This record gives sequence, structure tokens and C-alpha cells, in this order.
Amino acid sequence: MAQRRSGKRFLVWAALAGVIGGGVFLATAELFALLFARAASPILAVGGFVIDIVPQPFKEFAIATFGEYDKIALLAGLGLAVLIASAIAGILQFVRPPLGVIALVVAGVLSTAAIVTRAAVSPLAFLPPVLGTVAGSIILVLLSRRLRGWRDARTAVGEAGRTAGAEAGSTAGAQAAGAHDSGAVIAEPEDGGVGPADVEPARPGIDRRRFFVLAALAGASALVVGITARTVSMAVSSVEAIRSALKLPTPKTRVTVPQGAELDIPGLSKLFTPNKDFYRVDTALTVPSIDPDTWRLVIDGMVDQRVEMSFQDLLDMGLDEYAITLTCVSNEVGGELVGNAKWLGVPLRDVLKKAGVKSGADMVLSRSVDGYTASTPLSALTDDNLDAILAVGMNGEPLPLEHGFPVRMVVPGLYGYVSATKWLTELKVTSFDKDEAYWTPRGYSAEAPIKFASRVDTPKIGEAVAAGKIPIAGVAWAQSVGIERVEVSIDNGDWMPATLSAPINDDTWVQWFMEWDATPGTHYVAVRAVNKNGDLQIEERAPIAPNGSSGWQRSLIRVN
Ligand SMILES: Nc1nc2c(c(=O)[nH]1)N[C@H]1C(S)=C(S)[C@@H](COP(=O)(O)O)O[C@H]1N2
Ligand SMILES: [Mo]
Repeated sequence: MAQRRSGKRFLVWAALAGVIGGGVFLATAELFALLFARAASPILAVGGFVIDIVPQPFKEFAIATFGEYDKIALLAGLGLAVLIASAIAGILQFVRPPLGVIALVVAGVLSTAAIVTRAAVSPLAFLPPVLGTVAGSIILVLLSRRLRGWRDARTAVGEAGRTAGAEAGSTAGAQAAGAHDSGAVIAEPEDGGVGPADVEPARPGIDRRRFFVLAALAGASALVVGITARTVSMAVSSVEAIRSALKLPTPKTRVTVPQGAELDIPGLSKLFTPNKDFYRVDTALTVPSIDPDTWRLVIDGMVDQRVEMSFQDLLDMGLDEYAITLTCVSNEVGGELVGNAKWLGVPLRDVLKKAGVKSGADMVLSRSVDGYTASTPLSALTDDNLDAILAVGMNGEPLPLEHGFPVRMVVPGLYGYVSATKWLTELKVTSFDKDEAYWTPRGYSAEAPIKFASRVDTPKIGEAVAAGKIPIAGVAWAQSVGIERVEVSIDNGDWMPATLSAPINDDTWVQWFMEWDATPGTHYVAVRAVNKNGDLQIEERAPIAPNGSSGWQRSLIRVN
């Protein structure tokens, strides 16, 4: 490529293009880190890496010099290094494309390595730095290309047409090299001015404007997105720290788990679903992060007096432990959107009593900090025989952030979307004819009791098993009523009763199993439950909308 006098001015703009490309890289990575893998921030991962590899004497020097600001000094130093490196990458991309993009990709690979080698990162942790590299490279290539267009057009204005043609030709060659490096995304036919055919009308004004428009747009978005994403993830991680330091009071009563409540069968669901395996369903794009110290619950609407409670007020009511199985309306027959946990909390009827419910009310509209609402029949929350609770703990620890920290509702017998509001902030006592919850105008019923069901956990559908005596086992739930019986039919034969585990209570699922002498071939296994009211599980299939699926699970099992 011909050596050319670029002019110092263009080098400054090239450096700016590099800085913007670097900014887009970091901002994109921060955004996706927030969405998919919070530990995957390139700056923080590289910072952590530096801390790990720096020799001890240097660390001591840093602490002695910067004191408690040592980490801020490190991050500031890192920021400066990124700034300088990006500026250099911008200049490289301008004078020797695609060197700038190569530099950016190298930075991307190094930060990806720093991220994925950290302990306990999610399997998606490579995504943020990789997407960041792609976005940063695209912006860098586009900016650099516009800058060259502007430079070449200026040159063309001053020189003869033939010279300009040669210049543009060689620029197009350089362009091709850059495009080759970063893939198809670079193709942007509308951004002409570089092809030989476009050469004659030299138009420095246009390329100049295009450069600055893109620089301003990309730069401003990178700033806004990057700073917002970083701020939000810092808020989340500080609440995570608060949560892990939080010690909930000892419960007044604990769940008693009877002998024989948990069967020991491989492949069968655990009696209590570990928090990390507990299904999660909500409309929250990012998990709300609420400091329990500033959390308030407002009880208002059709009440004698509006009540506001702090987290401490709630704890002061005294906590009990409740075992309740939660189910999502979106759970298909045989599905996984169901889980059982020990919840630590207080009865909702006691909380509502503080405000005093007025006559005429028949619903409580619970609201989460992110605006989500659920409509629960008032009767389900005031019934003395039903343990509808405000929960602060789940399986022996504070609620995980994803499961509603610091306070959520749990109501036995109702699907989650009409009862289990997470990140709770308001209980509005009202009526079904006056208020509507989030899912009601979206095709789901305003009221939705759980349709009781049974599920096969093992053998897994489609999984081949060896012939011989094997257990068929699963779970069955009929929250607030209880499971009376589970029956299994093989190859459309008679319904045979399965053995049930000892139930904890009527609000939790029970485990069931049946020994089966499996013969080679393909077999149908069907399962159904009967609840303690004597009702048979609904055989007819129904879709999840508007109020939950139904149907007996029938699975095809291959025996070798
Ligand atoms: N704030 C809020 N709470 C919510 C939801 C939601 O979208 N936002 N979804 C509900 C639904 S549909 C279900 S099934 C349960 C799921 O609770 P989990 O994610 O803790 O399993 O939460 C309920 N509470
Ligand atoms: Mo749900």
C-alpha cells in the first residue's frame, strides 16, 4: 500500500475512532454481562487478572501509595491503558487496515480468556466479550472507512482526477483487506465513495459528516449503555452482598418431615428442590435488586387504614417455616415448572389484619417493584386453614434474588402468576370488577387454582432402559387438597396403585413409585392421580392458556 501523508488532523480523528470502537466494545460487553453472566465484565475480569498476577511487593506498594483506593487506582490505570490502546488501534486501522481490528480482536480474546478462567462463571460468560469484540470491530471499521473516504475526497479535490482515481483504487484495496478480516458485516453499499466508480465527485463534506454522525451516535450510545449497565450490575452485586450477610431470625416452628417422605430412587425429583435448580419464571429482564433496609410494603385500597411495613416490621411478627409446592400455569403435562421448597414467612391473613379489610373487597392485587401484578382472591389470603404467606426465606436461606428477595408471596393451591408475586411492594385490597392483573388482559384467567397433576421422573421419556425389574417413579401434587392415590397403567393395562412417600402436608407434592418388570420392546406408561376429595385427575388435554394444562402423562419407553 502506498505511503501517504495523512495529515496529523486525520490521525487525531483516527485515534478518536479507535476510542469509540473500544468504548462500544466495553459497553456491549457490559450490557450482555448484565443480561447473561454478571461476572463477565471485561474490565473487571482483566482487573482481577492483574491483581492475581501482580507480584506481592508491587501490591504492597500499591496499597501503601493508594491505601483503600488501590482498586480504584488499578481500575483508573486500566481505563487509561484501554484508552491509549484503543487510540492506537484506531490509528492502526486508519493507516494499516486491518491492523486496528486485529488489535481489537486480540484484546477481545485476552479478555475472554481472563473471564472464562475465573472461578464460578456461567457457561455463557464468553458471550459478552465476544459480542463486544464484534460490535467494537464493526464500529471501528465503519468509522475508519468514512475517515479515509473523507481524507481521500479532500486529496481528490486538490489533485488531478487521474491521481484521485489511483488513490481511491488503492483505498478500495485497503478496504477489502479490512472487510475480509471482520466478515460480511462490513458490507455497506450505501456508504459509497470508496469504489472507483464513485470517485469523480469528490465530496469531503459528505464523508466528513458521515464520520461525525456515526462517531457521535456510537460514542453517545456506548457511554449511556455502558454506564447504565455497569451501575445496575454494581447495584445488584451490592444487594447480593447484603443478602449473603443477612441472618434471618430462627423460625418459631419448623417443617416436620415424616419418616419415609423421601424415596431413594435414582432419577426421582428431590423432595425439596434445591434453590439453584428451582424453576424461575418472571417478566423481569434484569433481576430487581432491593436493599431490605429501604424495602417497604404498602397495604392499601379497601382497608380501614393504610399500613406501611419495613422488613424489620415483618421479621418482628415472628417467622414460621412452611413447606409449599409452587407450580407455574405454563407447566405442560410432564413439565418442569414446578418445585417444592421450605419457605420462611408470616401468614398473609395476619398482615392484612393490620390494615383491616373493608367489606365489598374480594381480591388482593399484589404488585412487584417492577410493576408486575397478580390478582389473588381475598378468601385465599384470609382463610384460617390455608397457609398463604409472605416469604423471606427459601430452603434455609434468604430468598435468592431471582426468587423475589427480599419478600415474595406464596399461596398453596394457586398458580404462581395469580399468587406468588416476587419483589413484592404493595398489597392493594380491591375487587375483581375494579382491578386487573398483568396476565389478565394477556389471555390468562383472573383466577387460576392449580389443576392437580402427576408426573413421571424415571425412566425418562425416550431414554432406553435395560430389561428387568426397574422402578417407575415420579411426583404428584394437589396443593391445599392433597394426593390420595397415584395409579399407573402399562400398555393400556389395568390401573395399578403406586406406592406413595409419606406426605409432608397437603400443600406439597408427594413422591410415588412402582416396581416394573420391564420386558424388551416399546411400552406405554401412563400415570394419573386422585386427590383427597376423591376427584380423578383430568384426562382431557388442555393447553396452558387460559388457566393451566391438563391431561394424563403418557410416555413411550424403550426397553432393551
Ligand atoms: N414480580 C414478579 N413476580 C412473579 C412473576 C413475575 O413475572 N414478576 N411471575 C410469577 C409466575 S408466573 C410464577 S410461576 C412464579 C415463579 O416463581 P419462581 O420464579 O420463584 O419459581 O412467580 C410469580 N411471581
Ligand atoms: Mo407462572
